Amino acid sequence: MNSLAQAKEVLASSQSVAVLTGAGVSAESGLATFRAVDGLWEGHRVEDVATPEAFARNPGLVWEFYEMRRIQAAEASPNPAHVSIANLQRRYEDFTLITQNVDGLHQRAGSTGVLEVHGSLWIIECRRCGTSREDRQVPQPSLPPKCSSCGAVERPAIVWFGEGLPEDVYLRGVEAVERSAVFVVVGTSAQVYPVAGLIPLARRNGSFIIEVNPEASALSHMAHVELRGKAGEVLPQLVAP
Ligand code: BV8
Ligand code: ZN
Repeated sequence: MNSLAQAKEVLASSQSVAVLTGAGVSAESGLATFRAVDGLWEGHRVEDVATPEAFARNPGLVWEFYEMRRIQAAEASPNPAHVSIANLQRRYEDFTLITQNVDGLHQRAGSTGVLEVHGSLWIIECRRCGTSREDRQVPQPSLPPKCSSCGAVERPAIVWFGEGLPEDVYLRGVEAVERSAVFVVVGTSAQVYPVAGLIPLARRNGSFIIEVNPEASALSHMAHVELRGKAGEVLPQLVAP
């Protein structure tokens, strides 16, 4: 039996499914992947645009970087991979989508209850008074806004390198993986922790791991089935009845 047929059979006979997505699931929507390895992102180094130190040092640069990504995300559309995952969710009582992406395309494709473990481009927060607000206005002013409650400089509600993940969101992801019969890992290089650690966790818990990626990832050896291809092409086949 070929890998796709095997993956379909396991999905058909499972009650609980967890899905983890990374930048690759939005690649066919035209959004740049991150390339965790060399840490270059749209020409910027991670240290200059995706760490709290960078924001403290140069809030305007970081704000502009995220503004560019908001504009790109607003102009992008969900692709067949996002749609397939939303369709898959409807078949299971117990289905959890965990995404490392901050673009919001899963929700626009119809996914609900999405665990955004690295935050969202569409939420602005104040770390001083703990308020956060959804803000879909594009473009934003060129400098980070001031909190209307306490006057502190606000920031994107994004988890930067060196920052902790939103505890409750991440723990719900861990619990979903622990009870999953199948764990589908789509479009991630599996290099950023702690989220990449969900894959060995799934392995230890006996989940059947399906990886969808045109290339091998750092943890492909943990997958039971590797579907080598683009998410926008493979997932519709995987999810087709
Ligand atoms: C933490 C939000 C501690 C930002 C992101 C040294 C110094 C400092 C930290 C560390 C260090 N060493 C290790 C660390 C920990 C660090 C880490 O893991 N670094 C890596 C690089 C080694 N992790 C952290 O810093 C985390 N926090 O550890 O804090 C702590 C703990 C408790 C309390 C306080 C502090 C926080 C990590 C989160 C960082 N934020 N995102 C933003 O988006 O702007 S990470 C960001 O990069 C993404 O969210 C994602 O997680 C990651 C990118 O990975 P991928 O999504 O996999 O994307 P990538 O481009 O790498 O791969 C794309 C894949 O798609 C490829 O495999 C490709 O083949 C595939 N693909 C391409 N096309 C397609 C496709 N697949 C399918 N279809 C296609 N068409
Ligand atoms: Zn405030």
